[in-house]
Amino acid sequence: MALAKIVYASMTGNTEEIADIVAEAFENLDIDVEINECTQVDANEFEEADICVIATYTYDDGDLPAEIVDLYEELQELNLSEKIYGVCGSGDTFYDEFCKSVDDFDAAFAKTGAIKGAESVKVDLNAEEEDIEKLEIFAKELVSKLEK
Ligand code: FMN
Repeated sequence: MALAKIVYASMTGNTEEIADIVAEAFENLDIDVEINECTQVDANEFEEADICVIATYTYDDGDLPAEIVDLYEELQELNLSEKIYGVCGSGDTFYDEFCKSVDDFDAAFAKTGAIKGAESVKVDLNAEEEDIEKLEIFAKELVSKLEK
């Protein structure tokens, strides 16, 4: 069975909840899921997965969360050319650089040679009904890119 690995950063819980929604969507599609907080993993663990997902919030006017910076740097050194990736996360539209960390991870994954399997999903604070639908579609698109 295919494996999806989800790594998240979350300070107040919104992004953890987003990661959980994506995990449940994968499970409903018969995909094995590993879900980890970002300080608990090394980026090279993505090498074991078929689908690689980062869920991150954005901090301090467009910055990456401090706890995910190491993983961000390690990630760009990897060759993930056979893998499918997707990025999602939470931010706050109050800030000019809404969900910039999501875009930063999109660029980092692109450097690894991985294939972007779905458009990034950016959630304003906590996931509402329509965000949950977007996250479920996100998971479905990622799975649809797997080689049958
Ligand atoms: N959200 C953004 O989209 N862009 C930002 O630049 C940004 N800067 C922030 C700076 C501070 C000091 C704080 C407290 C929040 C900031 N946010 C920003 C909002 C958080 O990303 C948002 O609250 C998010 O839901 C937190 O996710 P979490 O609950 O998973 O920790």
